[in-house]
This record gives sequence, structure tokens and C-alpha cells, in this order.
Amino acid sequence: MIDSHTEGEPTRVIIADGPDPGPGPGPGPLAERAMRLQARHGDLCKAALLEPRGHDAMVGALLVAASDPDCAAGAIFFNTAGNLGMCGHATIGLAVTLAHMGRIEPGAHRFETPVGVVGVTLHDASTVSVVNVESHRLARDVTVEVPGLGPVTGDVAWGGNWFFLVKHSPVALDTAAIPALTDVSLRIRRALEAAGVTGRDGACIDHIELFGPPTDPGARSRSFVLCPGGAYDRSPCGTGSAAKLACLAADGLLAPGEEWVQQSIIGSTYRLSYAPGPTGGVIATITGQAFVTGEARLIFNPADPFVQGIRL
Ligand code: PYC
Repeated sequence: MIDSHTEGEPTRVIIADGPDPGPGPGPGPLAERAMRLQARHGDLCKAALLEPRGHDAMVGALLVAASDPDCAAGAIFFNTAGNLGMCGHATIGLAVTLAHMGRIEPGAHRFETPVGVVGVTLHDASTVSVVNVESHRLARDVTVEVPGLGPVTGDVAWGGNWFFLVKHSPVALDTAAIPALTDVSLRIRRALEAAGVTGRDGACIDHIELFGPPTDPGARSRSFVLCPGGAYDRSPCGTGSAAKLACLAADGLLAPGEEWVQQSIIGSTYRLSYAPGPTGGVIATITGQAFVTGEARLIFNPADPFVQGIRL
């Protein structure tokens, strides 16, 4: 495996000897392979990320053969809670990892993900632009009653995963407030579930984004993003930033091609812009940097009482 971080958010790429999402060797539709991976090997994927091997902020990317011959790679993304449809930071991390391995050169590439093919431009050893699948807003100004907090209003949007985007965070966006931001986001997520607010076809809204003013004068917004496992995204969240662009575009607040710099809770940034999508959404381009932090082989010793990771 090779570890990296993208704007502070870790990615663990399983490059060889990983679980087989089947059927047998060779490609098949990646969305189906992703579902099989979760059903058959979900515990192993989780164990690869959890403490003591990793920690709950880690996102895994299982490198697989793409079914589309034009793609340089295929990847199935997962975190400690299960599969992710797409993952912006992990795609950037994967591109830098493949360059580190000598498998791709600077230039334009295509990667296959369970939600579709994304464009990837490796600008140099660490800087990558991802052209995401089409993002769209499903619902505007949805208000839910959050116990202990009162009414909270946000938009429901998809950027490769489902997000609830709250324009004005009820807690100040400050690193000292990360425990409070986490607590509030978890309560909002539970309130959405209780109120039956979902993504399309009843999909669970498993990411919560709270927005506020940036501290970086070059950025236009700062965000705190709660991920499905309960950890917060150290980066501005690639798919979450794409969902944000879909909302800005739908509100007429950002023109095609105009730059948007999104700052994360820890201060790192993505540069973003969009082109109109074929079905009324946006095709977001997300640019950020990743750095390889380590290479290792994971060992799963059956005699280890924590072989499955620490599960509390
Ligand atoms: O960058 O899209 C992203 C992401 C999703 C969850 C963690 N990072």
C-alpha cells in the first residue's frame, strides 16, 4: 500500500494483493465490483483503515483494472463506514501515487470510479486537477429541526456523494471548535434521517458541510465537512466542493469558468471552477496537491486480538 495526503486528508492506496472484488480476474462494471467488495470484503477494507493500522479519517482506494480501456486506472473508494461513490481527494492522491510508482506521467488521464469516469490532469509530481462527474442540486433550503439546536436550513446536493450544505454554520469555523462542529454535524445528520430527508431514490445523506467566511484572503469560503465514519475531512472535500459549485451555479452566484477557492477547516484549499453539465448540473474541476507519506505492507495476523481494527 502507499499512503498520501491531499491537502491534509489521508488516502491509502491498496496497490497489490488486495481483496478481489471479482468476478475472477479481469474487469466488469465498476459499480457492481464496488458493491461486491463491500458485501464480501467490507470488514477487511475497514480493518485496513482503522486503528491500529490507520485512523478513522483515512480513505482507502483499491486499485483495480478499469473496464473502460481508455482509463489509466480504476479505483473503488471506501472509508471506515463503507464505500464512497467518488472521492475527490483520494483521486488526487491516487494520481500522485501512480506518478510516484512511475505508472503515469504528467498530462491528461482518465480514471474509472464506481460513479463514472473522471478526468485527471497531473500537472507536476504533486499538483492534480480532477474533472468530476456531473454534480447537481436536488433541493434548496430544506429546514430540519435539530434537537438542542433548533431549525437548520441547507441544500441537498450530489457531487459524487450526497451532501447537506449549510450556508451559515451554527458554530464558528475554527479549529478549536472541531469537536463542537463534529457534534453539531452529527446531530444534523441524525435529524435529516429522522425527518426522512434523503438524496435521490432514498439515498442516505451521509456528508454534512457547514460553511462560513474564510480566513485565507484568496479563498471565497471555508468549510467543515463531516464524513460518513464520523471523522471530518481535513481537505475542503472534493466531492463536497463539487456539490457546493452545483448550488452556487443553481443560485446564479458563480459563472461557468469563474474560479472558486474553497478553504478547509485546517486552512488548506482547492481551486475550483465548472462547466455546465449535460443534464443541468455542473462539471466541476477540482485542483489540489497531494504528497506521498509512506509505503508499507499491511499484515493481518489472526493471533492479533485487534486484527479487525479497534471497533468501539
Ligand atoms: O474529497 O470527495 C472527497 C472526500 C469524500 C470523503 C472524504 N473526502
